[in-house]
Amino acid sequence: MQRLRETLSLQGLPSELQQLILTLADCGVEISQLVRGGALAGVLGVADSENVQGETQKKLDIIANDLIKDKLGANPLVKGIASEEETDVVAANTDGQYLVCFDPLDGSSNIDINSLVGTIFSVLPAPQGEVNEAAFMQPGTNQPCACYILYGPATVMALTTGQGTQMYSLDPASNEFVLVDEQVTVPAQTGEFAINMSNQRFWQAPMQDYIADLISGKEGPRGRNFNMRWIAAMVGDVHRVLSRGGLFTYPQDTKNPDKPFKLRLMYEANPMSFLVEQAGGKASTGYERIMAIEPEQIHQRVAVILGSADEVDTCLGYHSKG
Ligand code: AFP
Ligand code: FBP
Repeated sequence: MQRLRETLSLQGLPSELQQLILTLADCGVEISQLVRGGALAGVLGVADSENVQGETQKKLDIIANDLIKDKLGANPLVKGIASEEETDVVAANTDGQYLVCFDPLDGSSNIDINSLVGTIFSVLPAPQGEVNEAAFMQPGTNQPCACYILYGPATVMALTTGQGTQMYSLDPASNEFVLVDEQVTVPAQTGEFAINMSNQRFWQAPMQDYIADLISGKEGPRGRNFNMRWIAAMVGDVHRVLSRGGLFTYPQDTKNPDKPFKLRLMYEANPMSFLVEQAGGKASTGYERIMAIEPEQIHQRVAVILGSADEVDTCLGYHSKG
């Protein structure tokens, strides 16, 4: 049984990065306990405030956000943080080497129905100088580390430091993450896709055509049947992709003309793309590699198509048809 601490040390990572990852894992352990407590922990229900995206925050969103802010702020290695739940980036420790972007509770609409939620972290190197939004404007290829913690029937953590993707499970007896898969591998081919089908009429032509061909099954141009899954928490859908393959997408749509994309580059798309690529999968907007995007805003949103490499390529083929 190899514990997270031991795996990190065996990977020969800089000791600072090891320490930071242990802090991220610690946040996951504490949020996991709160999620497990459910109503008993007094964390269910809607809080009075809205976040910067204009969405109603759940109490647990706020609790998880504050918990992570406190823990990262107390780690001298962290120079600044950016949260999906905060309007502005926050300066932490002047001599810190890392910036951390996070979604404290992804899939928050699932909290009250006792379904999957998780926490997503993206780590970036801290540039010299002031901590402001510009300091965070780095492509996903700069991430030394990305991870998510999924609070499901088991609490699990998927982690990459650029040496493949590893999966850990939280041992409830010791409250430590234990390695369960040292090289997660996403099969190149799949018969499963994930998309919010209720948005179908709002998609662009390439995604309309691609999904139409998938659901026409054996009788259609793909010549075989596909199955669909949708968890309404990217962390849950990506975990399924890492576990058994699949294609996950949240494409551009015209449902809300002011918001053509749903998922956030810095808190969701970049870290998940790093984890999927390191497991042999692919991640694209339809037109470019997600991790190559030069960000322009901390709360920027993008289209996401990720998962099994051959299937992502097939989907990209529809986008390059002109
Ligand atoms: P939150 O960040 O508000 O928890 O939303 C989760 C999410 O951005 C992403 O994790 C899901 O894939 C997506 O929303 C689900 O969206 P639908 O509401 O369209 O199902
Ligand atoms: P299992 O009994 O094999 O776990 O199947 C579960 C189930 O019968 C229902 O709980 C669920 O609503 C349905 O399968 C899901 O079916 P589909 O694969 O068509 O989404």
